[in-house]
Amino acid sequence: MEKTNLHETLQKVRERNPLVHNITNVVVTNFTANGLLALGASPVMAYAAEEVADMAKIASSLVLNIGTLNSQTVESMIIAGKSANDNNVPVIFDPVGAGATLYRTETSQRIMKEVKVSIIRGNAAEIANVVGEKWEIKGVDAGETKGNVVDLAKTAAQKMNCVVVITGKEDVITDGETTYVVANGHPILTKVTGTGCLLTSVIGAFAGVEKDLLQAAVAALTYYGIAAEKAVKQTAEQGPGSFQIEFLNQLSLVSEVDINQFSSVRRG
Ligand code: ATP
Ligand code: TZP
Ligand code: MG
Ligand code: MG
Repeated sequence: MEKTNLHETLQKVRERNPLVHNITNVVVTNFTANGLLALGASPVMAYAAEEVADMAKIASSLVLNIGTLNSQTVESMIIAGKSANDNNVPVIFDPVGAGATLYRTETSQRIMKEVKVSIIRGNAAEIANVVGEKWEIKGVDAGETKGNVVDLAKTAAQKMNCVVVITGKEDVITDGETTYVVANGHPILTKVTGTGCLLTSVIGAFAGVEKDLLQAAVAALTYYGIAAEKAVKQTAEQGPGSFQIEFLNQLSLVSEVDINQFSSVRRG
């Protein structure tokens, strides 16, 4: 993928200010809203069954995240997802903790069945469990990755007929036929809660302005990883608290020059 495409997609987000409707978890709500604002998107969190169909209809994208799921929000997710589908609004799904409990696994599979999801994003164990493979997962954090992640992503994309993004040290993005690997990012991202969840919402913002979903996801992942790399340089030896704040700053500052200089994308 050309570096100019990556930057053009980021520019589109900043110019169009897409409305991203999030039904997300209580841990990451504020961080997600601030991260989307720093990017140049417009976040809204709306959960009531009475209003989610109307909100999803006017949004540029809908992000569903089961991090702190309960029966009410799951019903809202299904209603919102169907409304998004009826109105050609892309749905991005983060199956947080799928495989950790049966409820999370079954709810993820139900959402994938009842809603047409455009992009699913998770760690390797979560994606494996959604497609019925039993990979070990510790709470919401990935267990040890033993299998081939590129193969897993391709099989999952073909089975679920959507774009699959598996994140970790390297990120794999595939529609089942064309595959990209993004190497940007930094291990300190695993020391700040919600960096995976915010990433899913950032992918939602990019998918809200770019119809080519592979391009949207690759652009989102390089942008996000570069922001993290820049934040690490600015906060060397200061720890995850300073990193988290500087990361928000850098989400608003990633430039065309940064993308040309630092993006690391290859075909998988
Ligand atoms: P987990 O619960 O397993 O931490 P997550 O949902 O928080 O998963 P991550 O896989 O941590 O999501 O991905 C969030 C961001 O962190 C992505 O941009 C990813 O590239 C980055 N990342 C995760 N681990 C590493 C690593 N070891 N090195 C570099 N970047 C990483
Ligand atoms: N518990 C339930 S949701 C959540 C925690 C700690 C946040 C997970 O965020 P991420 O982005 O997957 O690290
Ligand atoms: Mg994480
Ligand atoms: Mg996660």
